[in-house]
Amino acid sequence: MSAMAVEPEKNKTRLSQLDQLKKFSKVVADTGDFESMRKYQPQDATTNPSLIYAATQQEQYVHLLDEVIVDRKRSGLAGAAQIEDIIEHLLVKFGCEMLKIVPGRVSTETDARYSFDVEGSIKKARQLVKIYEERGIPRERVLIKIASTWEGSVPGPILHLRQGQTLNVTFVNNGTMQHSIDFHAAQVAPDIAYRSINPGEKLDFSFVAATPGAFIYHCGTPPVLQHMANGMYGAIIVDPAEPMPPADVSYVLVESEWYTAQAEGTVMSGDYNKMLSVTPDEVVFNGIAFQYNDHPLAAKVGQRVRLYVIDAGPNLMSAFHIIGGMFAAVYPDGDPKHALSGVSTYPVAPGQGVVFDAIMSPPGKYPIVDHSMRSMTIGTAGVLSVAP
Ligand SMILES: [Cu+2]
Repeated sequence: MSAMAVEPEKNKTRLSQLDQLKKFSKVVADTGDFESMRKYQPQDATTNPSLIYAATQQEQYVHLLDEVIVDRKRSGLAGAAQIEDIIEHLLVKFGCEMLKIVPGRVSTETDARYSFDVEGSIKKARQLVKIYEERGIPRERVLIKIASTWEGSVPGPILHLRQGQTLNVTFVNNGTMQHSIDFHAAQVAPDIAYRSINPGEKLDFSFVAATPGAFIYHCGTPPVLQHMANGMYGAIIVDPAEPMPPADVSYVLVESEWYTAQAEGTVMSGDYNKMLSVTPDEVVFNGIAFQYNDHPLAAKVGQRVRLYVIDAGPNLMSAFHIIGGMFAAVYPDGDPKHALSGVSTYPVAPGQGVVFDAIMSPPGKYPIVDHSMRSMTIGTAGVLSVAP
């Protein structure tokens, strides 16, 4: 949340609004202005390229930019690689300055162009951590912001973290209507963290992923049915601190419904009446009907196959099943403490996640389905191909 707009109360007998907020929530500064950071004393700070750009336009910070340019001229790089190198070092430079002011951590953003490139994001994150460490900042004080563009894919990108890790969220609305973001892996005040923001606005909040599991995140702006049925959801996986038996292969399947109307030509839009009457045209795994018939999920005999199944709904239950298979373990909610064994079919409710472990034998092509026959008929059927 942005704490910078909160003016502290002068009267010492009463807690200021900001101090009250600090009691219940970690206050994170989202600004390039060091002076306001000194004044309001947030726990953590966060940087992003637009804040850094704004800061470099101010006279008192120009020297930071100059220092980085002088230093990086010796990098031996040229062209785009040199510019990228300068930007990385500039982000870290500002991060180091912020760390002199805040007692906690600073988060630094990876390039938004890596949004759908997991390996690229990891490489970039390691590079930023390395630069911080070269400047004497331990990695414990650094958070990496990974760009995660919602628009352009259904479901949205998978977020994957370990139990106990902190997620600092910067939610940017580049759309044309109000939106919000609700993480089922969090425990936060929803009227603050999950509130809707207007186009062009952004919202920061932070939570600790205290509970392990397979969770959904989604837009919660009214009418939520309409926002979710248009694809505004994704999976957030929190690996348990006490690990499950290691999986040989794992897949995330987000099940959801499509309710469509023809807008014009081949352009489709959502049909709100169909959403209300629960008459989907398709029920799908990961956005596309029957896609794993054409591109089967692959495994080998005897391997532990882990399927993280999240039902995004917005309306229908899933009865998850592998035809010809038996689940060695089912972890409702994705929590190892909830483990069941010897299960053929298990329900996943809208908004819920369940982890399924299957150890397949003999080799063959095993249909993975939602055993609700209507859903299976209109899209939730795929193949797990088990090789010898
Ligand atoms: Cu929305």
